[in-house]
Amino acid sequence: MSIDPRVVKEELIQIYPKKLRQKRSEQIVITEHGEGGSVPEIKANVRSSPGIITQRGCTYAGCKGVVIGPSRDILSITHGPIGCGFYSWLTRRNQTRPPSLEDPNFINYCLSSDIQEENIVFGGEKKLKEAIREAAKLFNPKAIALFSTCPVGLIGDDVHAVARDMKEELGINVFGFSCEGYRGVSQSAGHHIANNGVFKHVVGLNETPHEEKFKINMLGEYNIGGDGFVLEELLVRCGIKQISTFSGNSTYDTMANAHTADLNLVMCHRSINYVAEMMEKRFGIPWMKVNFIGASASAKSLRRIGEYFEDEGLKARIEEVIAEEMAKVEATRAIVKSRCEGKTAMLFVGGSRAHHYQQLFTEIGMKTIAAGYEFGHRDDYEGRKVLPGIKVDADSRNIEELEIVPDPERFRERRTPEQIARMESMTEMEFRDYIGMMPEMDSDTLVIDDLSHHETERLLEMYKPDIFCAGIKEKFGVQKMGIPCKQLHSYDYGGPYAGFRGAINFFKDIDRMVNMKIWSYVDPPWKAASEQVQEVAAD
Ligand code: CFM
Repeated sequence: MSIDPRVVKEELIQIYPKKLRQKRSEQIVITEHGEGGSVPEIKANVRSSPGIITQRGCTYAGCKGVVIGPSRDILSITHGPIGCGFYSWLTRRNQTRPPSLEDPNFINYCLSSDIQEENIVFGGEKKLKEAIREAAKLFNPKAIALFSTCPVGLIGDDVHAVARDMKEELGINVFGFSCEGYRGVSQSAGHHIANNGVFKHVVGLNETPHEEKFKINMLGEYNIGGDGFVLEELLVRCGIKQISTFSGNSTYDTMANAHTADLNLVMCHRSINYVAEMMEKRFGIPWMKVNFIGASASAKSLRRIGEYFEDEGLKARIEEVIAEEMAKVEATRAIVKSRCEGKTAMLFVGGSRAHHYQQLFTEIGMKTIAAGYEFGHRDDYEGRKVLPGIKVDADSRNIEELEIVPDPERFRERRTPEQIARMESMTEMEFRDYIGMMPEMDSDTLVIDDLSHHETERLLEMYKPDIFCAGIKEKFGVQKMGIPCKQLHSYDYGGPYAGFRGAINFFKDIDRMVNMKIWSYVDPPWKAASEQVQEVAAD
């Protein structure tokens, strides 16, 4: 069934009051591809309107939960009331694998300064210091990170001063983040704050040299459901050394050593592009965009790495690995495709997966009929070429922009200007570039930023997609409407989905979900409700 997306757009927003309708109409666009690959402008990274029920999280979540949290031996302490720490405890499936039982792994713990009313009135810095001393004694960590929550920002506690004092007192690295939940319009602000902090306080502190020829860092890969394990294994087979990741399965020492790599690979552009750019400015390490979600995307990304290092041996090994893996993928893909071809999907996730996962659906013949990010910026939709035109608003100005200059001793050009120019001219390289989600989508497709609950329901009613991809907050509302919901944040306890092996897992899971009839057999209770109840519900 084809519905005119323009009609759908009007339908989605007509219920809103005038001002909100105007705002949402700029955040809902219909893709079209103009000359030179231009796509329509979308309004993104702006405040959610009160009451619309956004999918978004907060700045603290983006800093502590997303970027720093997956690192297993940085001890994270939430400075705030216990709820902020407790409800952000183990909510993201970032896995880690310490080499032995003796190696530290703090991911399972939830540490908080547990401030009380008394601390809100008289200040919480003293209590935070006590918490740090206690935690240091118990866990003996190399580094401690302190995360500010909304109330400590409001009362003006200075986590940075506390960090400086404790660093001196304990003789270990202690650093703080002003990542109060309200600091930005979403978790995206928290990514930026975390990137700044990790760059200021960690990167460059470990000079361990490496003999390997092809050294990379994997940025924006958080090892959700074991994705990072699959990718590291893949890189090792190709003969590529992963110095550090930011930050799935990472340690403090590997991050501190990241400046010894010769290339940064950027998986999730939204959450980590700042580190990529700062590392290039200070140390001379170029970056390129990769996408290991999808088998053909993985092959393309590996070939990009081979192209960068310009090494025939490496390129040959990469081709061998691709051929071997593709053969395995094809077997499953062919079967799944025959069962899924023509089915439809909607993806509303975070700041990069709504783009990356379209690839996996395409590979099994499924069509993405609507997609959007929770907190992506315009560059994530339209590509980095729009960056110079993005106005910095008050909410973004809130976040510190670090001034980065080349390191006098350690800056080293990894590639000659000629090599750089060659790669920049190859569009398929996405060298220092990200082309964004919209250019890769079909024309006449709905793209919606910061989807609201009302819009979700209307979309489902109008299109009845075969699968809806979102998160835990959306999942049960969607399923009650008779449509399977795949969680693309946590993978619903499944995964890994990255690389070739991950693609096979994904195909099987999606096949099972879209071909399972269970949802159509179950009538939601309200369908059977009496007229009277329905009337009340409609009021
Ligand atoms: Fe990047 Fe992520 Fe995402 Fe993200 Fe996230 Fe996540 Fe995500 Mo959930 S870093 S933007 S803040 S790819 S936690 S691993 S799944 S919203 S699309």
